[in-house]
This record gives sequence, structure tokens and C-alpha cells, in this order.
Amino acid sequence: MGRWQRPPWGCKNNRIYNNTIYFRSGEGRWAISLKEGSTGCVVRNNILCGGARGGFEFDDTGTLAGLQMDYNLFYSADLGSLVVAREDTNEWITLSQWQAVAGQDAHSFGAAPAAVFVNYPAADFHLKAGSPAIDAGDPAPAYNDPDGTRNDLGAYGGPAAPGPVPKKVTDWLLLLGD
Ligand SMILES: [Ca+2]
Repeated sequence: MGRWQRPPWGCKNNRIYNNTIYFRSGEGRWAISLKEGSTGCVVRNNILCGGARGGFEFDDTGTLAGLQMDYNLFYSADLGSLVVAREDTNEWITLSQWQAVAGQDAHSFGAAPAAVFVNYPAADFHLKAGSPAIDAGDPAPAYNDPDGTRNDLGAYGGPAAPGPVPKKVTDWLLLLGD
């Protein structure tokens, strides 16, 4: 069996929640690629910003079997609205085509990084005030943010999101001295 004729070996039954994946223009491949028999995966509440490519790539080795994708933000710096790819046929498609054909990502949407992040050119991927990613995640309480509000998309949202900024060491010294 040749190198490219091996049996599928992909990742199976992965839970990919609340990640921020970002590539600059001209860089990177698809933010998430599920191929080579990657079945049963659940992908939700993520921010998927491609640079040279887009947000998500799949193939025909069973990727769509058991796949559950929703409440994700899609973007491509260089491909415009073509944020999803089907590798086998080398097709690049829009989010709305993906939603219609695959029945995935019903509540997902597109947005540009400038509208989403505090300062992405400086790698500050906190969500800015008014970001469309705020409270845009899966509304089920199990996905709520630590403050009890609906899930914010990306790495700064969801139950495992970083808490408030810790007090400075000097503050603790002051407390100990009281
Ligand atoms: Ca929230």
C-alpha cells in the first residue's frame, strides 16, 4: 500500500471547544482540518480565522460522520467568503454553502478580526466591547462563561475561561500587613 493509500488514521471523537485560531494574511492552512477518517468530532464556540486559507477543511474519508459543528466564527484574510474547503475535490465554499449542503454551523457566522478582537495585530485576542463573539456561543448552561453569562466564542470564553486578572503581589503584601 503506497504512502497515500493507507487506511484512514484521523483523530476521532474530539471535542474542540472555545479556541481562538488566527493566521495573518499570507500565512497558514485551514484553522481546523478534519481529514483521513476523523469521525465523531464536535466543534463549537471557536473563532476560526484563516490567513492564506480559511476556517475549516474536511475530506470524504468519513469526516462528516458524526460531525457536530455550530456556534463558530469564520474568517479568511485572503479568500474572502470562501471559508470552508473540501479537500478531495479541491472546492472552496462559503459558510452559507457549507450550512446548506452539510447542515452544519446553523448558528455560526462570519466577522472580521478588527470587529472581534481588542488588538489582533499586537496578538491581543481578548474580545473588544461590542464584539459579535460575545454571548454568541452555545446557549446551553453547561457552556456558560465563569460569570454565568452565555458562552463567549474563543479562548477567552466558556467554563474554562481565564478568570479576573489576579491581584498584584504588592496588593497581597498589603493585605498580609493589615
Ligand atoms: Ca458571555
